[in-house]
Amino acid sequence: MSIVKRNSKLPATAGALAALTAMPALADWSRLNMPKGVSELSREIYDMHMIMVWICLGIAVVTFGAMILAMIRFRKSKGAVADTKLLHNARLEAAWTLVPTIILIAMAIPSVDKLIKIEDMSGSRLTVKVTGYQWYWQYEYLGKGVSFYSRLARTSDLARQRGSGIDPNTVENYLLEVDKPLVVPTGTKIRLLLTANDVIHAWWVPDFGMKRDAIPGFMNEMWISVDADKPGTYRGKCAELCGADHGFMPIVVVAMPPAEFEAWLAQQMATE
Ligand SMILES: [Cu+2]
Repeated sequence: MSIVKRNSKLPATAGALAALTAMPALADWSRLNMPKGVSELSREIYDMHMIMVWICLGIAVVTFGAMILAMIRFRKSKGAVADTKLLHNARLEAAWTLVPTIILIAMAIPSVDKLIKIEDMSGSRLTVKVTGYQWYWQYEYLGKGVSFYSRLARTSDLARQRGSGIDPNTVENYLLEVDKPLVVPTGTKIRLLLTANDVIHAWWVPDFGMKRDAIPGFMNEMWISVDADKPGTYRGKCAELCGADHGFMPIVVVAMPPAEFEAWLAQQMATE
């Protein structure tokens, strides 16, 4: 029995050791955190997330510290006797009700402020309807007559096939590349209308700090805005388990300066 037990523990120990030794190999620790993103809103969300993390860490250190200290210093083997007076201390009980309440209210105020900002669609200059399908996206530039589908890039699609013989590590942006990306102008508030044609999907690009469900029969809204000085390619994926190929419907957004975007849009309108 003891041999079986010892053996069964071995792989777990080895695994934990391997994980520990592999940890310093993580090139960039900040990758474990959410990204700061490329918009004012995403940075505000990031900053608030960090404040919350530090508050939670502070609370954890204080409460676990007090608990561990109490368990070690006042253990029974050292002859500790329970203080019956402290079992019902009205002041202490009031304090540990009041203090967390104050902390929660202090956390709620900036949260609500951000939530209102997230829901505020006013001032958007472009509306794109985003429709989720099993398993690709459709983008419609409302009022512009431009509409197209965005599917997993052929390179990724080939490599993912069983027995393809292609090493995914050799495929650039494996499963994070599409045939036709969503193109948006930088420095512009863009309203996205999200829906789906079959099951629930979710449109998520971490660099925009935003994720929202695309639900059949519903029209959800969100807005994105890429900093004027941060044109580039931003990647995301469907974030709602939507079936067998859920992992194969990435999102790619190309943000370009407004003048370039207008030229791109004109070209699209001409070819439609
Ligand atoms: Cu999906």
